[in-house]
Amino acid sequence: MPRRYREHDQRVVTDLSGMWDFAFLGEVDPDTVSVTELRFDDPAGTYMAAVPGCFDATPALAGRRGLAAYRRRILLADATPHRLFLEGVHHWCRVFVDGQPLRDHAGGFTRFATELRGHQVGEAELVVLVDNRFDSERSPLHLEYFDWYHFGGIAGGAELHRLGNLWIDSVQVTTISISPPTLQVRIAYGGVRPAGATALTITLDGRHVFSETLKLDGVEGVVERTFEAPDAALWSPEAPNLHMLHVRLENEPMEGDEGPPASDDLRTRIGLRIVEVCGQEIRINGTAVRLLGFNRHAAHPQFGHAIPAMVQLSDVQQLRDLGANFVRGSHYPQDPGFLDLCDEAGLCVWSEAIGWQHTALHLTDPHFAGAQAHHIDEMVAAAYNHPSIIIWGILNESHSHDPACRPAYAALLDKLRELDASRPVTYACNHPFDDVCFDLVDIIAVNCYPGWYGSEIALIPEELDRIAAQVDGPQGQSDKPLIISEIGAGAIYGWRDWHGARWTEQYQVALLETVIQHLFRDRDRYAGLAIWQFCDIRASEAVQKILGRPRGFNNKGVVDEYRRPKLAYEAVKRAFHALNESEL
Ligand code: ADA
Repeated sequence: MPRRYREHDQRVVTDLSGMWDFAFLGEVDPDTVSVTELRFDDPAGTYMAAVPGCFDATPALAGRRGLAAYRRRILLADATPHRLFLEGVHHWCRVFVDGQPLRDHAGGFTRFATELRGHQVGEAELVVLVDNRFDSERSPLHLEYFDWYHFGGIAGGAELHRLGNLWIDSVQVTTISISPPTLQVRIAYGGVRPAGATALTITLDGRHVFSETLKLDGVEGVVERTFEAPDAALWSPEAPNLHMLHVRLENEPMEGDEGPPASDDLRTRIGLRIVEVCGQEIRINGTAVRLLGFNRHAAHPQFGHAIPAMVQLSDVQQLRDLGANFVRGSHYPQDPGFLDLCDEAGLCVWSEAIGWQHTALHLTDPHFAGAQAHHIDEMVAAAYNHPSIIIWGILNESHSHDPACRPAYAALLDKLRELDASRPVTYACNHPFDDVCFDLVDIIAVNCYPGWYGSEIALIPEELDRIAAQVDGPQGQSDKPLIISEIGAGAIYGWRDWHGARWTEQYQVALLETVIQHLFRDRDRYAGLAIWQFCDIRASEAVQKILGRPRGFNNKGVVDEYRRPKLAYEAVKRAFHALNESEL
């Protein structure tokens, strides 16, 4: 999806957005498909599909599950390596170039690459088989029972990169210190031959900050350098200052090199800030922040998970208008375009790997664990440099109270810390009274629904106090921040009556006002709140779920699925703004 800035000057990048040839194949086993014999001529108008887009969010294929084929031509301009990026492919795919299968990928919401080497120069036919069926073998991260509708398609977009003879795989930037502002830059590179003496230059906002001539012996490697950026302004929710870091690697062409010179560059936008957990506080640059915000699903009835830039922008505008400084990306990584906007708006983000109410059945299964680990790699790689991301999360509401699941929690949290030691890690727990994994995290996060499932609004204060007392007492976690990561009530847009009963907009107002009032007035135990949820979303079609989901939607948004505000929008806005002002 379109970023807020251009990442490469030297590399030729072709945006493959647009209408692709398309065929909906339905109940077909992908292993039996001969891609060169596919026909893309369905008369019902499904012979083309938009990329980015979700084919099952269109009227012709609404609600359909099955295998689909996407096709278009690409230009492989020379014999040097090319790389095809696909983003947000829901939720399994197989990539073919000129009839050759090159790779499979499972799991939506992330970006992955297919390497093109030793190809014929010229036009080639790209076919991507995309499967949105539920199949725990092929696609263990997307299961039908989850409480959201899994749309299918190439939701994030596609790009073709001509890499040349030397390329930058990634640049990860970490703030080492804010005084003086100091950055560590980790550059992973690759090439077709040992690159020899190579000039590395780094600029920040166009100003030179680092240069060195390196000896790159191997055809791939990592270079890590640390330097001060004395003039850089810090990023914080109140002052979200951003800086453009531009890395260049340049190497003299050698005899026999084909194609473009051995050089590459990568631009990444960063914010200098340090996130820490200090006792019960979450601190950004040493100052405690109180997180006030929402859970956000990336979904829209007309676009599925392929949220256009315009809707992303309107979501961010509404979140800011509401007085929020916090978004939990429930329950999967958010689109980089949305994260760009969060960086700019000073919204703090909890970025979460896909997961929903897993039991030991999944959490002791090596196949599931492998898929999670791979997905976490992709989540962190894609989003590392976004200053807005201040928390990594995993495994929403899974069985963290089952000792059999503890090794999986430990392994995945360790993995996150290994990939990124600069951010706190957590998971949203819905078993705070018998949880056995709280000691593994930096921030305690609890999902609870007092006043909605089971109890009455009047009991909310008591139930929230009981959770805090349990976390601090028997659970022994009084030295960590505590967040309510979900709480809310269903309200059907426009449904109001004088009883103010469940499902009315008035009930949602009463519940959320009670929650906010109780959590934050005169109390400082809770470091944050993510209301469930920002917008209504289409629910899973699994029968046991849909029966508790009027209209087939999870209706707990403060805006509906078209982002029209309910009564709760104004109520939460008033409460959040009052809290923000009382802090000044
Ligand atoms: C949860 C879950 C959410 C949603 C919510 C609800 O606890 O984490 O995804 O399903 O409940 O609306 O009931």
